[in-house]
Amino acid sequence: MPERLLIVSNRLPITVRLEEGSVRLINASGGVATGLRGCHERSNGAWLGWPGDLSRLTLPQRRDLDRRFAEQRIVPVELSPGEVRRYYEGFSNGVLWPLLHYLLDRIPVGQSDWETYQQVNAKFADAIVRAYEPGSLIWIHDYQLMLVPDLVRRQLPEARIGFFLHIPFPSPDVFRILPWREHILRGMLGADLIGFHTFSYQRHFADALLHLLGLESSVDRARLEGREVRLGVFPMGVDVESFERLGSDPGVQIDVEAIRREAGDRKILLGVDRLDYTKGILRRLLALERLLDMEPSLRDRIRFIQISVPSRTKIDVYQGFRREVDENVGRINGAYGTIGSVPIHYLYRSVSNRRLVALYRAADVMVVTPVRDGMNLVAKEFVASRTDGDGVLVLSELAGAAAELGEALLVNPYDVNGMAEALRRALTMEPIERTTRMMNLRGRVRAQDIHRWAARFLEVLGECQPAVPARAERPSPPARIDDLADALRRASRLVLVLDYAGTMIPTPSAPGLLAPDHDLLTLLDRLAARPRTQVHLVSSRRFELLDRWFDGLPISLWAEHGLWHRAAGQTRWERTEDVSTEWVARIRPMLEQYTRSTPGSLIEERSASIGWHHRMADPEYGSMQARDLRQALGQALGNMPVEILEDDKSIELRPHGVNRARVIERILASTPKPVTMAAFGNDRTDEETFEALPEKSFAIHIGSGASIAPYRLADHLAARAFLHALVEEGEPA
Ligand code: ADQ
Repeated sequence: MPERLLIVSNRLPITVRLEEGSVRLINASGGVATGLRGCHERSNGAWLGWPGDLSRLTLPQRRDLDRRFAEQRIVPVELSPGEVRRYYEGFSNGVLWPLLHYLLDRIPVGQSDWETYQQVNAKFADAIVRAYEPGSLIWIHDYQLMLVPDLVRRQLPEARIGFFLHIPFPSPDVFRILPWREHILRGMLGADLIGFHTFSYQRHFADALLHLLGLESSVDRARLEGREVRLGVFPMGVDVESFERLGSDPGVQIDVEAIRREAGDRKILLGVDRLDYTKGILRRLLALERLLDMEPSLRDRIRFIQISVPSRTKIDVYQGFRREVDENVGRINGAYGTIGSVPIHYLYRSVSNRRLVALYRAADVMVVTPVRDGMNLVAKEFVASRTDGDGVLVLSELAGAAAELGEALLVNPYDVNGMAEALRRALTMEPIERTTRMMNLRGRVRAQDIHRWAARFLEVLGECQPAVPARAERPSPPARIDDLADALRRASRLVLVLDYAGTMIPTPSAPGLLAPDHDLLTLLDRLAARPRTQVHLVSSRRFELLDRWFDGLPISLWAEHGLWHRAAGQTRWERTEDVSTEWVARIRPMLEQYTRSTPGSLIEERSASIGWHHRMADPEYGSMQARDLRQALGQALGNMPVEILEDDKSIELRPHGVNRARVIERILASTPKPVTMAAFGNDRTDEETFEALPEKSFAIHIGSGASIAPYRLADHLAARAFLHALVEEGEPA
């Protein structure tokens, strides 16, 4: 691993303990911690994260800890108790966690810790920027830090940043509920590579980009502001070797036998989870109850061991959930227990890795039934531990792991009867079927272990090009824009040709929705008052609209791509071409039909042209309908004198002979020479303008799309700022 790697996770992979007055660092044993520890040790980088509460440490203890952190290249990001409460418990675990797991009714009403989430994400980003050296790879983990990629990108434009989401990315219909959805998406898009456990999460994310940001992406990459963001599926695995080693360890074997002896001739079913409402523990218990109810022969013949690690115990929802689990365990044991035994052995605690593997080995059936789970490593740990090739895995189809572990008995965790039936099947499965299934499962789990997961993510991240926008899509550098400003200032006669929508104002959601604001009217007025300067505003809108909007301004107006013209200082509009409009009536019914079948789309009719817009329609359906319509129009128009103009949100039909090149010809014909022309535009029809400009003119493209213009400004605000400067700085001395 050549690169220096900065790993960033909410929690550090260690726990700080005080024992007899001295500080101890204990390695955490969770999946991410084990998986990345090797990368961290080999890479000479740093691991950044929250170290937990350090407020009890004395000054000497703190110094000792800092020294050890430095030795292990750990960078603590310290959080105040209020930050932990609002960023971690409040927003991350109170809002994002249930939302991304589709459990909307677990989100507290009216509470929002969004501000603190932003602040703490900024704190992490600043710590990364301080630890960064050119060439470092940055790998940010999980839903607590979704804004960090973009916050780092702003400070380190050329850094290579990876982000991995450990939990599901839900369907955009669910994700859209979040009031800060755009911020979160943009936060993640700061990365060069965004990784998910499954293809379905990746697809949901790409759908969210389209539906919530209007950003189109191909299967595995999105483009924005000239950057490319790769999306990828990296199913996380477990440390197979260590589970296999423990699985075959003679000491562990002694524990296994003890657990079995204790169960007598009962079959053992096992559940192991953090005590979290996503893990499906309640319905799992109900399925067991249903099984005991429908199969009296199984009563006192099975033992269900459920180990639940205390988790997020300060959050109300988790406290309530714990009570519910306790009550159900009590109720079922009360109903089906005997003097000598109860069906559910419930332990509310964490167990050591050795003990965990002993349980995995002792189990006849492993029951993993989350109602949603990003991946679920318990299922894979169970399989990795079973070097004996036996044991049945019952697995929820809503866990990411189900995408890989098809030989498990897959269940719908909401279907209690179905789960009871699957448990019965697992308990009575023939040995040959059990071992065949387990053999295949083992092959899969071994092929995708945790080290390979980390290595693959880093390999793809390493291949990402440093995030420099492609040349053609980058705004012109300041020096070139300064040259342009100089040239325009020196012009003895300057003609400015300004497109309206998308160039002087943002692109409106439907044509004609955005009237000019005060700043724009003032700007145009001042430009027109500039000595030896003409201002032409060109639009595809109807002249009546332009007339109302720009009433009294001494600028020249061109409506409907130049079919109508009002000269500066005049009030009368003139039609510049004599074109036929007879075809419009023939085409209109077809557009009306598509409008009826495409909610949100609309027809814009002008004096000699007609257009169909779908910016407000569902983006996918709108594009699909537009493709169909485009084809149908091609056939219907035959050889009529009509041109079809298409952009990503509209189809416009325009009579031959009307176009923006003609506007330039007309302006030139009526302007004494020499003249310097500068045209500003953002879309395909503006390319007609650019192509028609005489030599020594200037074409300025607004935005990031393709264009022949040699100059670029980022958006309408940059265009206005440029023109404001032109008025303010006047002419060169
Ligand atoms: P978690 O929700 O924590 O992780 P999971 O993947 O099952 O869920 O990992 C839990 C870990 O805790 C396992 O390594 C397991 O051995 C351990 N564990 C569980 N119960 C235990 C107990 N009683 N005692 C000791 N250890 C116990 C999140 C996502 C998952 C995703 C992982 C990794 O929610 O979907 O798989 O991150 O990306």
